[in-house]
Formats: sequence, C-alpha cells, structure tokens
Amino acid sequence: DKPQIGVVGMAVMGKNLALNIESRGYTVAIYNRTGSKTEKVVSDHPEKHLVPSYTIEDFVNSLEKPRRIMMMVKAGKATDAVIAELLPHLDKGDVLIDGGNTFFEDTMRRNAELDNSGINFIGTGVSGGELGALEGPSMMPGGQKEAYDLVAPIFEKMAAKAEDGTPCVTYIGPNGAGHYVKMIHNGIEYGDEELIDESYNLLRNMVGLSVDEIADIFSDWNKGELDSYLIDITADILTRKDDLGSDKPIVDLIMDKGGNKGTGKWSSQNALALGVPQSLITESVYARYISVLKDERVAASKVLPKPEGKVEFDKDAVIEKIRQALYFSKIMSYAQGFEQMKVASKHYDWNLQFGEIAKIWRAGCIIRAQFLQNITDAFDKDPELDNLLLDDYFKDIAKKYQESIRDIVGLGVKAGVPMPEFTAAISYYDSYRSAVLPANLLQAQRDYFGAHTYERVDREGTFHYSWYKEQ
Ligand code: NBP
Repeated sequence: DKPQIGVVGMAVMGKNLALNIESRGYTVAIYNRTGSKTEKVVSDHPEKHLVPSYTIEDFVNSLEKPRRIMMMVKAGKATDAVIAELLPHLDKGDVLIDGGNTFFEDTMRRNAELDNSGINFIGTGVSGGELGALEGPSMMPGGQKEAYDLVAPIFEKMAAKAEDGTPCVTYIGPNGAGHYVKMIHNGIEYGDEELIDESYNLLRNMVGLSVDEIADIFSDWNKGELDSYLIDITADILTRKDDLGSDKPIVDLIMDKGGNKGTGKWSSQNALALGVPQSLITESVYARYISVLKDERVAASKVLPKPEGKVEFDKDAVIEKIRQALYFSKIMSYAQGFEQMKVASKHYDWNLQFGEIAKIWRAGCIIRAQFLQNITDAFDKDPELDNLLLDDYFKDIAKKYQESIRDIVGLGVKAGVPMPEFTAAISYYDSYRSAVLPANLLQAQRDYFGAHTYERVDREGTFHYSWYKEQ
C-alpha cells in the first residue's frame, strides 16, 4: 500500500505525530531535510509502517493521491522553504498541512498563494507538546473545508479523545482560522500559567507556606473546579527536589526568568489591532518580560522599600480565597479570549463555533480542564452569547467569588506581592459590569484639546463644546 499521509520534519513533534498516525493503522511516509534524522526514526522503530525518503521528490511520489502532506518544521522561513521545495512535485487537489506554531497571517497568505495553484492548504494548531503529539493532541485545523474533509478521518483518529469519546479536533474555519485559534489557546495558556504562579507567590510570600505545603494545596485544588492539566503538573513540580544532589525543592533552584516563543505576544498584538480588551493575557506576557530583568530587579530590591504595614488574615480562610480568586480570574481570562475570537471571527469572516472550540480543548492540549465543559455548555445553550460572564454558570461564580478576589488583591497589594493578572481580572470585571465609565471625562478632554467632538447621552448627534469661551 502507498502511504496515505506523509510527514515532513522529523524533530520531536514530527516524529511523534508520524508514530501516532501509524499507530492508528496508517502507513506514513517520512522525510527530513537532514536524512540522518529520518534514518534514526526508522532504525529506532523497525516494526512500524514508516516509508522513509531521502529526496523530496521520492517522498512526494511515494504518496497515495490526492496527497496529504503534513509539515512539522520550525515555523517561519523553514515552512516557506519546505513549501517551495514541495510545490513543483505536487498536483492540483493535493493537501498540504502545516502543523507548526505558525502566525495566522502567514497561514492566510500561504493559503491564498497555494489556492491559486490549486493546492489545498490546511494550517492546523497542534497542542499537547511532545507527549500529546505521540498519544493524541488537540488539533485546530483551518483551510478549505473540502480539503479538511480529505484529512478528517486521519485527524479524528490521531487526536486526543475527550471523556465522552469525542475527538479533540474539528474544522475551525477558512484560511488562518485554525492557527488563529491556536494562538489564542497559547495566549490563554500564558494567562493560566501566570494565574497559578501568582497564587503560588501569594501562598509562599504572603501566607508564608512551604513549597511542600503549597504542593498539597494545589493537589487539593485539582480535585475541584480547578481540575486541569496545569494545576496537576504544578502540584507535581512542587514535590520535586533538586536533581543535582541537594534536598532543596527544584523550583527554588530554577532561575526566575520567564521565556517565551511569541504566541502570547501575538495574541495581545492582535487584540490591540482589533480593539478588544485583552488585559489578562497581556499582563501575563508583561510578567514574563519583567521577570527577565533579573539584574535590575535584584538591584532595585536593595533600594526600593517594601510596604511597611503587616497584613493580617486567617490562614485557612485566605487559602480558600486565593483558590476562589484564581478561578474567578481564570474565568475573566477565558471571557476575554472568547471575546477576542468573536471579534476576530467577524473581522476575518471565519464563522467560528465557540462551543466546538471549547470542546476540542477538553483533552490533549495544555489548557485542558474540567471547566471547558462549562464553556461548551454555555455556548450550546446560546451560540450567540455576548460574553461568557453573562452565562448563568459563570455569572453565579462571579457573584460568589468576587469578594474573595477583592480581598486577595487588597491583601496582596498591602503585602507587596505582585499580582498583575489578578488585578487585571477584577478591573476587567468591574469595567465590564459598569454602566457608566469615566470615558465621559475622557471625551471632554479629547474635545477640549483636540476638538475631537463627543456624543451626548440625552440627544442624537455629534457635539463640540466651546471650551475656550468664558462662561
Ligand atoms: P523545530 O521547531 O525545532 O524544527 C526543527 C525541524 O525543522 C527539523 O525537522 C528541521 O530539519 C526543520 N527545518 C528547519 Br529548522 N529549517 C528547515 C528548512 N529550511 N528546510 C527544511 N526543514 C527545515 O521542531 P519541533 O520542536 O518538532 O516543532 C515543529 C513545529 O511544531 C514547530 O513549528 C513548533 O513551533 C510546533 N510545535 C511544537 C510544540 C512543542 O511542544 N515542541 C508543540 C506544538 C507545536 P533539520 O533536521 O534538517 O534541521
């Protein structure tokens, strides 16, 4: 049998995806620019139905038609290079898939360019890291619908399965829609991580708990509403000791400089471009940026004073309040993420299905969590829901937990523990629920110095005030 699909790129992700697809009963063609990597995959897995090629032409010719080719190479120039090499050997109707972490605008461009040559192009988000790629990732494919239908049977088999057995993959929309949704997924992932890290910081530096005690708390939290992959791995991380010999928690030996590969920044940049509030993801990006200024922070810690007052609280009560503040903030973050996707869907004409998106994030991906079922339910009840906060379940949580986050933000500020995302969460909530904001004064200022005009609340039209005329 000719291979039903081929994978280009035999680094960790491509290799594991190829093995995953093979394990679902397919023969998989494999190719890598550096041939030794391809050889190694085959020699490490002699029993697998893998068909290696060492030239791009042989690789393309080895495939069943219409060809399905999945690229798992470094996003950016490498993707363009691989497309340019493949293109002369492809036929109309073939389906090229980019599974890299590609910027969605690149996918829109490539989709349009390839469409002109009759080649289908699917840009798909793949989440779940190395293990997800091997055992079943969450996948967010976008491109020509008829092309997706040609790969759907394979994608559905290779994707993670939610508890109800549904594969964590669905057609997201045309051109860049899949990579866009993956970008928002990653932005939300940044936000989730920062919220957990702020909670840890409060437990450690305000409540004064040990790393072991905090590990137990996260373990407990993982049994309730916060049940999620990221809380689970955090609890595990906090139990781990130094692997180089001391008995210290490993977390105390890891340098506090946060890295990033840009997807959080892309989400924030896009939110700014579309005019959507996205303060939580953005604060989580900034939190990484300020963490990198380690030397400056160390110097500043010696000259800038800490708060003088002491904070007082009941320990058990404050731990529960931090849990509630975390869940409340997580809901604000997802409310903003889905709001951004709603605006993007209209702007780029994608017709995104938000309930389906929440559904495919229930398993396989890094943000998998029990509460995604609540988001799915909310959009099932009302596909046109303006904001998650208006759904009964989320409205009720906000009502029950808002006092806790107010208390925690108050205490944290008084204790001098930075909580940029908690603070952004309660500010967003208060802005969103305010019938009147001080933008009336803002409009007056703009009209005063720049004659930018304003609308009035009591009559139609555009107005300008004679600010420079004596009254
Ligand atoms: P890398 O992102 O490290 O890319 C390495 C692969 O790209 C190798 O196969 C390499 O071939 C190939 N490549 C490069 Br670099 N330049 C090339 C060129 N000019 N022409 C042809 N091939 C080229 O691999 P990865 O970590 O497996 O990730 C693959 C994709 O999946 C990336 O887009 C990544 O962002 C995305 N992703 C990664 C994760 C994760 O957890 N790591 C999760 C989800 C998505 P060579 O062997 O010849 O150098």
